[in-house]
Amino acid sequence: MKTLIHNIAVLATPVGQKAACGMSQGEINILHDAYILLEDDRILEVGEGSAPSVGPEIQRIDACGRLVTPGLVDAHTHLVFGGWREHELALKRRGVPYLEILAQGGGILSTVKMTREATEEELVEKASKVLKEMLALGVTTCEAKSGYGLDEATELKQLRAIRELGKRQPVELVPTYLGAHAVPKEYKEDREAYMELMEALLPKIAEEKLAEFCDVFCETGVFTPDESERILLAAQKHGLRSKIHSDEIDAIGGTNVAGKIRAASAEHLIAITPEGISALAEGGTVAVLLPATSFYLNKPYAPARAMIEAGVPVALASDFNPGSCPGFNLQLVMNLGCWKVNMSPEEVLTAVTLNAAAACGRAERIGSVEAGKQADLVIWDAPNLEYIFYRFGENLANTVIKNGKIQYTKG
Ligand code: IZC
Ligand code: ZN
Repeated sequence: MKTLIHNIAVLATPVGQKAACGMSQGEINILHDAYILLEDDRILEVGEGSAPSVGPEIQRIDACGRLVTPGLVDAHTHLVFGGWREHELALKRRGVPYLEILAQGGGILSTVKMTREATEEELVEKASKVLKEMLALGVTTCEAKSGYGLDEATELKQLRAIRELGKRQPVELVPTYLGAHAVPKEYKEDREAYMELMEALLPKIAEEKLAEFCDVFCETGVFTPDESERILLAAQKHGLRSKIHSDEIDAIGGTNVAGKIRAASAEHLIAITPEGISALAEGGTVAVLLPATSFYLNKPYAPARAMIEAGVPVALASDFNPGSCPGFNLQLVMNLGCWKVNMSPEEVLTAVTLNAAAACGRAERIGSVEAGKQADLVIWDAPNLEYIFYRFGENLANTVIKNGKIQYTKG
């Protein structure tokens, strides 16, 4: 079936099938008075000026003089977890560091306890509500990590919950195995045994196709660069591409590992060094920055300008999780990208669409509005691109189209 979206005041989109880096991150396509012709779930044609005359059998969507962009891609979330951690609020407000809360058995480990106690169905229902709201905010694809099980049964339960969520609702999910999120209490005295447990799980995850990526939290007191490299290389042998949480708090070398093993992405990068930036540029690794976490932990923002100047493609994501970022509003992340990370609106748009798609291994299929790509689109309550960065705090998505179908509309 064909669908014509007409009366688009401004169509703003990055172009291409791979991550945009350097100057090209900000060189997006802006079409005025535009239209988009869809065939089923694909984009058939994009143009400026008068729309092709189509017969009455074609569905028409009137964009009513609004802005249209690609659907947003949230490239970093810890979507599936049991409970919340509001009891940490007072500690955080007193300035108790995130890693100290973890070292005392709280933080990630308290979410592990609650996730182990939850059933798969409870996890699915809880995350479904989040995905419904994410979709309404314009998110059409979302990466989702395990990492709150840290044992075989619960890691598999989380990954199966992600698979089930992918079937039950329209947001496409990108599953990531994050067994290396923390060393669980029962292995505190025997890290090697936990490393071996993770390695033993990889063939099972690969066999059931439960994850596309493997991720590691490489940080002081969590996993070392050597341990990170070991688990990521083992996962590569099973067909899982690499991601890494690095330089969130301390630069201990995880970003160098990312470049060396040609990871798809390195995430956080608040404390990145010039050496780390070179490693990412050489590895063709996407830098996924998480400014809402900087906001929530009262930390500095990652040096995006230095990365863009060095030719590293930059993506922005929410980092939604119950500890360091209990919010998933990617529109707020876009505002922070503009105001705190010092990226232009055009660079931010690329960061939450094409470059985020590249971090999720999907830049050939999604992330831009071009003939041949999947029809994932947002029609905004905005007349131009500047407007969505100028306003903040309210949902400015008007209509969200996933795979050629309207899945959310404000009406
Ligand atoms: O639950 O605290 N940073 N992992 C690494 C997190 C934050 C999630 C959490
Ligand atoms: Zn994370």
